[in-house]
Order: sequence, then C-alpha cells, then structure tokens
Amino acid sequence: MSGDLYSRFAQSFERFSDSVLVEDGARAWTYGEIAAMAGRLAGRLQALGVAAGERVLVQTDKSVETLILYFATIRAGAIYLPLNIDYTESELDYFATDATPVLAVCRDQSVDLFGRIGGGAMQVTTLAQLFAELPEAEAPPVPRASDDVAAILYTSGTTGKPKGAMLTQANLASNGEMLIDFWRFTSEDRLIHALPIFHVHGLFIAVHCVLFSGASMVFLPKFESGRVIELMADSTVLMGVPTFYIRLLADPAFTRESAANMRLFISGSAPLSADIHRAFEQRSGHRVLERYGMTETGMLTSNPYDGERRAGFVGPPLPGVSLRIAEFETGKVLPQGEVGIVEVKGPNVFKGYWQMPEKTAAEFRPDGYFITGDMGFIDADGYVQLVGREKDLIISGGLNVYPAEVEALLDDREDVGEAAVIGVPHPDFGEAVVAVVQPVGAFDADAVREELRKDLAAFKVPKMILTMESLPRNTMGKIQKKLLREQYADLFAG
Ligand code: MCA
Ligand code: AMP
Repeated sequence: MSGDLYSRFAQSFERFSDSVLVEDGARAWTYGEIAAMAGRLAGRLQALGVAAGERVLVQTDKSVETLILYFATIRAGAIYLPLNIDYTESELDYFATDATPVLAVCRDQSVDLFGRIGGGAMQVTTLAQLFAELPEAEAPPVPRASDDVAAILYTSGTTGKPKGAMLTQANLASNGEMLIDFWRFTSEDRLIHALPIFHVHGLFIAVHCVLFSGASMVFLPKFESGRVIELMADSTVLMGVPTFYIRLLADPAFTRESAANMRLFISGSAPLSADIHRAFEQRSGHRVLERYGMTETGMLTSNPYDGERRAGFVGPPLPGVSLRIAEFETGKVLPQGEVGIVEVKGPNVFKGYWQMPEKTAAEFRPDGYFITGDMGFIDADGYVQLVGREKDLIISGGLNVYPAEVEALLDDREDVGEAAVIGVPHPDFGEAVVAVVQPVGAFDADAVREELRKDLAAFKVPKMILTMESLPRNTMGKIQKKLLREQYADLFAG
C-alpha cells in the first residue's frame, strides 16, 4: 500500500464516488462531491500560500466544511493542525506561536482574536470566506513521502508546555487500513459520528474507518443521547468515549429494541468500567468493544471482533503493533503477568514532537519503543489490562487534563499558598478535575473558578475547589495526592 494518505483517500473517493460519505442535519454528500470540493479547496489553500509541509491551524465548529478542509489540507500536501474549540486566547497563542502556521482557519467570532496571537505572522480566514471563493478547477494532489508529516496534534505533558505530536502519512494510513479489517467495516456500514473532530478519536479513527471502507456517517454537532438513539434504527456503528455509554444507560429510551439494528459499539479514550460494560450488555444485548490508543500512536490494542470482549480489559495488541511491559525506571522488560509501563512500537507510532528533539528522545527507549506512560499487565491470554498511569493525568469525559497546568495557574495567585489538582471519580465524566488549595487570606472558590475560565478551556476548570489548612505531605515535603484522592473519592457519589 502506498504510504501517501491522500492516495488512500483518492482510492475511496473514486471507488465509492456515488455513495453517501457524510450526512449532516441539512443534506447528504457523496464521496464524489466531497472529493471535488476538497480538490477546489486545495487550490484555494495553495492560492493563499499553503505549500507542502506548511501548517494549517484549524479551530472551527464541527461541520462537513471542516471535514472538507481536512481533506483539502492533506491534498495540498500541508500539515493539518486541529484545535479544541474550547481553547482560550492564551492557550491558542501558544499553539500558534509554536507551530508557526501560514494559515489559521477560525470561527467568525474569533477572527480578531486570531489576528492578535502567534506574533501576527499567519493569515487568518474563516470557512465561510474560504468556501465563498473556491476556484472552479481542482488542484491536483501533491504527492508526499510516507514519512512526511500529515498532521500535528497537541497533547499536554506532565511537566511543561503542550507538545505537538507529528503524525505521518503512513502512521494514519496504516492504522486506518488495519482497523477496517479488524472491526469489519464495509460499505454497508453507517456510523453515528457524535465525537469532536479535533482529536485522533473522532477525526482519524472514526473518519478513516468510514472513508477507507466506503461506509457512511451521520455528523452530529455533539453527543446527545436522544438523537443517537433515534439514529440507531438505521445505523450500524457507534464510536465513543465511556461517557457516551454512561449517558445511553441513563436514558430509558435506550433498549434492546432501539439497538437492534446496530452491529458494533466501540469505546475508548478513557477506561470503561466493568460495571458499565455489563450493564450495557444487560440492557442492549451488545458487548461494547473496548480498545486503547493515544494521540501519539493511534490505536494500540483492541478487544476482538469475534472472540471474547472482556470487561475491564483493552484487549490484545492490534496487528502490526508490538507491545511490551517494562519497568519504568530501568526499561527492563517484565515477564507476562507483571505490572509495569506499557511500551509500543509499530507503523502507527508517531515521528516525534514538533521541534522538541529532547522531549522526543526522552519518551523512546534506545530500541525504538515508545513509553506510553500507562501502567498495565498482559494476562495469560494476551489481553492487556490498564491499571493506572505513571503520568500525572486526569481523563475527564475522554479529554486529558494535566494537573500541572491547572496547579501552575492556581499557585500564581496571591490568595493561594499551594494547590494540588486531582482526579476523583465522577458518575458522568469518569473522572472530574478537583483542586485542593491551601488558601492565603480570604478565598472565594467560585470567583477563582470564574477567573480560571479566562485562561483554561472549560473542561480543564476544576468542577470544585476545596480548601485545606495544610495539604498532606510526605517526609520529603511532597504533596500526597494519593491521600487526597482517597479522602475525596466520594465527592460526586450519587
Ligand atoms: C464538557 N465539559 C466537560 C467535558 N466536556 N467537563 C469535563 N470533562 C469533559 N469531557 C464541561 C462543559 O464545558 C460544561 O461546562 C460542563 O462540562 C457540562 O457540559 P456537558 O453539556 O455535559 O458536556 P457535553 O458537551 O455533553 O460534552 C461531554 C462529552 C464531550 C460528550 C463527554 O466532552 C466529548 O465529546 N468528549 C469526547 C472527547 C474526545 O473525543 N476525546 C478523545 C481524545 P460549563 O457549564 O462550566 O461551561 S483521546 C484520543 O483521541 C485517543 C487517541 C483515544 O484513545 O481515543
Ligand atoms: P490522548 O493523549 O488524548 O491521546 O490520551 C491517551 C490516553 O488515554 C492513553 O495514554 C490512556 O491513558 C488513555 N486511554 C485511551 N484509551 C483507553 C482505554 N480504553 N482505557 C483506559 N485508558 C485509555
């Protein structure tokens, strides 16, 4: 298979030209129509100076136009850089400055903001402006080597600033190709697409499974259980984060009958509890297929399609992925059954962090294995179970929050002595972000939350800020987050 991602897109665009690729609330678009629009938009991007290897930064609402912009960027040989629509000005400024895009495509209401950030060096436009001036002619696809970067997705780190994971043409093409076989996608499938399209999950995994197999998808602006249940009557697959499955179970309209036409429910991005897995089977007759992945690697393991989908396990490594468990400090590979850090290698593993060679080197072993930061073990049948994370990371509703980023903002405040940010169990989001602070003088938690919103995307803002006269510390003076997590484990219970 050619490693060039657009060649793989083009294969499907031609083969399924008259079939529907995507429907939104308004209309259905065929593969042929989308391909033609992507060709014309690629020409428009090139006229704006988007050349091969240049970054196109995108912060737009979920729409078919955004999807076409993704295809057009790849067709022009440029690098697609999608960003969460929740990001605030200071967050966006970092990405724009770090990635030095030639072009930013944003929402109408953000044009002024984008004009202020990133040192003012990039051109700023909107989807409406781009689509209003499409050339008639389709620009030919710009050929790329399999090792060329197709997309950069930022992920935060335990320490320091977010890092741009460089995903190559071959990373994305190979992972998609493998998944359509593994999950048995065909042109008969219709996927309910309710995820955002600025993360690996909703963009590459969901969209490529559909596109590569000739299937179709219904684009929903966001997850809404009533709408998803209605769509199940004539859809076949749902891909989502555990919160989707928790919310479906909370909706009495979700029944065995409503799910009768569906062939597959896939969950990932965060742990799906064994309880939810079992409750889902009881209610619907379907066993959720849980898989495990990362921004830097795409999909790594998956429960089998035909074999046992084991509750609480993420399944064996996917075809082509080598996975081992090692001792974190030394890198010594551990025997089957022992708990250690998960390390992976394969055609899906990213090329490195954008302009951060040292950070990249620090996350690979000398023999090329990438250190995921997840802790787990492999059982006697080869199934992986994740048991925790070496990285200090909270996953809330499938979105990652690094405590260090929130703590830094709190620690900077005059009314805060020191802050500890922890994840505690939450019935809807799986984990919720909570801050425990040692206040200095008068402290108004609600006011502090409001102020944090100016600098932090809403999903990172602590759902609660609690105060404590003195935070628990070990003999070295380090805050004992484990004790705090235990103390507040029931904060959101019931
Ligand atoms: C929204 N809020 C959240 C979250 N989402 N808070 C914490 N965690 C969240 N995930 C905030 C809102 O801003 C709002 O705050 C309040 O919580 C209530 O929002 P609600 O209406 O309940 O949220 P929603 O719009 O229904 O969204 C919840 C969601 C969504 C459906 C779970 O977050 C979502 O689609 N998550 C999936 C993210 C994803 O695609 N992850 C994949 C990345 P306020 O009222 O204060 O403003 S990981 C990945 O790609 C790897 C490769 C992998 O393995 O998949
Ligand atoms: P991200 O950096 O957003 O790609 O998040 C990747 C992280 O999400 C992984 O390193 C895991 O910690 C977590 N993750 C993804 N899928 C699962 C899963 N099925 N179960 C538990 N954690 C998961």
